[in-house]
Amino acid sequence: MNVVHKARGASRKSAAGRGLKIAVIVSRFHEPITRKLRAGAERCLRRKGVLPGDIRVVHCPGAFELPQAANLLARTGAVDAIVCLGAVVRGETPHFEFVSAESARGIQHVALLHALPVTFGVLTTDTLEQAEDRAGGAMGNKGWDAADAAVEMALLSKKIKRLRTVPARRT
Ligand code: INI
Repeated sequence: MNVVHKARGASRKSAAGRGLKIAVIVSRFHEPITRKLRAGAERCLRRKGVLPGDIRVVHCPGAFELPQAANLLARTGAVDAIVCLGAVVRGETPHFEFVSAESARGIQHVALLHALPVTFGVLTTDTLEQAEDRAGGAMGNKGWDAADAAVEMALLSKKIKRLRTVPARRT
């Protein structure tokens, strides 16, 4: 059963995301997992009303490169939000710490640098089984969650930008 997934209102269809342009960056490392994250993210975006033609999917080698790809996309000014998807599995190497920490830090950095929603759909788990659980298994789909957050943040960003255009009231 997909408990987390359902608890976040996965089944509610809405048109809120219509007109939003969303990029999805999919890391190729642990591709069988990230493919499922991508499927979850795309399902969520469609469910939120984002038009298929407004979803741009690109790929990068690993989670370490997600911030770099996000930065390039952000600089185009062509998207309202970016969803980053990846899977970092601890195994027995200290590589895990570097890759996962830099991925998270870099993604947040790009979001703040460009004042653009960039969400973190990167699994950081001890085992492949735990990653499977979070890519459409028992623990939901982190790709869905990251897409959900991207739509919410893109709408929030538009709302806040509209505040700036309202002239100050004279007293
Ligand atoms: N990249 C991942 O996305 N997940 C991993 O688990 C991983 N491990 O374990 O090494 C990983 N490494 C590759 C890294 O993201 C870069 O692509 C590589 O170092 C080249 O810069």
